[in-house]
Amino acid sequence: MNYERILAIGDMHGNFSRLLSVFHKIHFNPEKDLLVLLGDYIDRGSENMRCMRWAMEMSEKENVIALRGNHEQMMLDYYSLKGAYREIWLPNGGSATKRELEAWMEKDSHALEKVLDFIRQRPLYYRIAINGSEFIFCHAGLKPGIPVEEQSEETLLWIRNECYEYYTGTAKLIVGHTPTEYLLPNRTTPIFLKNNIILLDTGSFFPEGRISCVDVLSRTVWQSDDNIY
Ligand SMILES: [Mn+2]
Repeated sequence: MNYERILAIGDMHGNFSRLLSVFHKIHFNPEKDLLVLLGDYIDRGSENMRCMRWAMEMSEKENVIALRGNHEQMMLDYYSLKGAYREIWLPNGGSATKRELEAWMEKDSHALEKVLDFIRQRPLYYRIAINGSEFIFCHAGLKPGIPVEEQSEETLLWIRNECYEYYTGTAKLIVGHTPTEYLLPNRTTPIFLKNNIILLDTGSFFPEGRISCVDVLSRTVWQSDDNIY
């Protein structure tokens, strides 16, 4: 399919008002656009389950891809009682998400199951070639020199600087995971690196942070504004 726009939205982390702000700005048209959500719907915000449930609903729609982030992985590990990161979910923002989930579970006894199924079904990356250009979307990044289908789950969800510094792929790589202001002080807009990487986590949980969306075909950027919703 020839999409008019290929949109990606970065880390949300439970900031539903910022999510709505940017989402309304892009006027997503599922008949013409593709929308990729880069993961990290939950943790560190005040409306974590609202963002998660929004992603769950969106993932049912045509032309929406909702990827898994490391925070969803930590949550899955926590409830599955296995995996390397099960013990660090609660101190990394999971406590608030857990309380919100428990409130939902009081009204819906299948809530936990629905959330865990949703997380399990999330792909770790999405690749598309269009008009001779290749795009790879994933939450964190890729280990340089290794094909995407051979990347480990650990890498796709957690890698940072090794990817940003040494990636030399021809595919354009669109990632969240590291707030841009960790790389450049006070930076709250996406960063387009020279080596084909777009960094889209603009710190949604910081006081001055934003949630950002980019159309990878035109490189147009939309960002949330505060105090609208
Ligand atoms: Mn994140």
